[in-house]
Amino acid sequence: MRSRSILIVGLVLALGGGCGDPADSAVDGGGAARDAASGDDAGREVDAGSAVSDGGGASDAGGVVDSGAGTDSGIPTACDAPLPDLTGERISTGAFQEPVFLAQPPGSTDLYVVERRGRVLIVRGGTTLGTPFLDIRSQTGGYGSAGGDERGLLSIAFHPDYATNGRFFLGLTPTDGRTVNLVAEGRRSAGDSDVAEAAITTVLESGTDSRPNHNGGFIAFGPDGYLYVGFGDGGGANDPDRTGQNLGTLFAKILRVDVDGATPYAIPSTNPFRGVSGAREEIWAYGVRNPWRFSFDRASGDLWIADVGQNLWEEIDMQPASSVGGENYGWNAFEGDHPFRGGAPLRAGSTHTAPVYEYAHESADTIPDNGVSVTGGYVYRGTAIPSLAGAYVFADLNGSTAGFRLCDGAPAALRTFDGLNAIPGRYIVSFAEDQSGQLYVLFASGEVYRIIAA
Ligand SMILES: [Ca+2]
Ligand SMILES: [Ca+2]
Repeated sequence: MRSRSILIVGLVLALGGGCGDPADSAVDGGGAARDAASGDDAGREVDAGSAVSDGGGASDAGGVVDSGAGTDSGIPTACDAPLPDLTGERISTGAFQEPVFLAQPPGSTDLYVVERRGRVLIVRGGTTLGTPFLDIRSQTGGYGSAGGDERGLLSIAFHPDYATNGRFFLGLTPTDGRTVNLVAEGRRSAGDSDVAEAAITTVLESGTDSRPNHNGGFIAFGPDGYLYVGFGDGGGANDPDRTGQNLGTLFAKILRVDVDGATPYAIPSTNPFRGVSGAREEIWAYGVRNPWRFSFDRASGDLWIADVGQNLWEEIDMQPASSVGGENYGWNAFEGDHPFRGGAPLRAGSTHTAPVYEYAHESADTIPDNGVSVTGGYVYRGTAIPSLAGAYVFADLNGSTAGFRLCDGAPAALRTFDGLNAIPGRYIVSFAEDQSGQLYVLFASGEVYRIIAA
């Protein structure tokens, strides 16, 4: 209990968004629960990337589920058919310290659990192996300090050809003096496939990041084989550096790079701002505040982004697989689908891509309820829970879960999952998906569960 209390204090600080950041001073103090209950927005930022946090999505239609529901299982499901209640089972008898993500390498049956302090642990058959796959605790965390907040090791993505090339990628903040958000590459050791080589190398830097929050830090390979990277707006409250609508910076963007085409990476020839004067060519989409988790629907290829809001609205964006990139998700001209007071104008010539779903902060009448910071999840394509097929499962950091299918562009079958809400963990920091489409939910207080039918 002692360590759990400490963790929660740390998280609360992170939720406040401040952590020593003057720009956010109005925010802290609170404690997630208190913030959530206060109903007072004044400058308070409940953010989370921290323990982490966010995600987003956009819209469209039909395709996702209409055709897809039930496809994998072979059991036909109407798009708006009710979703089942869900619960979870622990993945390991071992304990984790601030787990923030897990992944399963292609071809493996093991789960690799990422701890924010800088370790990756292998879970095999319900047991956590004693030797970490990776331990970079001395290289990640706060900028030059041992602080936690929203920094640290935030994600891992295995190369699609990991089984043969041993390459994997990390999203993190380093402790070597660079105040940046970083994508680094690591490699499985030649002698022992359960251990990585100690050294990691820099792939991509955000540029100078003067604030500890909104680091994004999530990375994932798309169905096109390119590596997608989410960076937040740099931090502070209200996008003080106006990065959201500025294509000259990597902050507040979803990036897309080719880690096979060059070292450290090449720009895909079809990136939307390639050759555009004044724009960073890595940009795939822009106007995100702190994309705390994005995911690709393994059946359709659609990209789902959860984007953490400022004080009023949490949002889910869905970018259809047919997208050619370049979407403007609006920040800080918009928060959710609402003009953001004091925000920058939308980038000239662009239009706002609205979320497919949004929910207000701190309301008992929303799903999820009493929201403070969205945690993006996955479209379920596993086979174990046929009635969940095609549903996007996500949560609010506060522990309230939700799911819906997108039917002709509109959310349907929306519900919360009482069985998941009852799991005795604190702060849902992430979801994850294994190679079979099975979903997992991770709590900052240390619990990692496989999601199963209630
Ligand atoms: Ca930052
Ligand atoms: Ca938005």
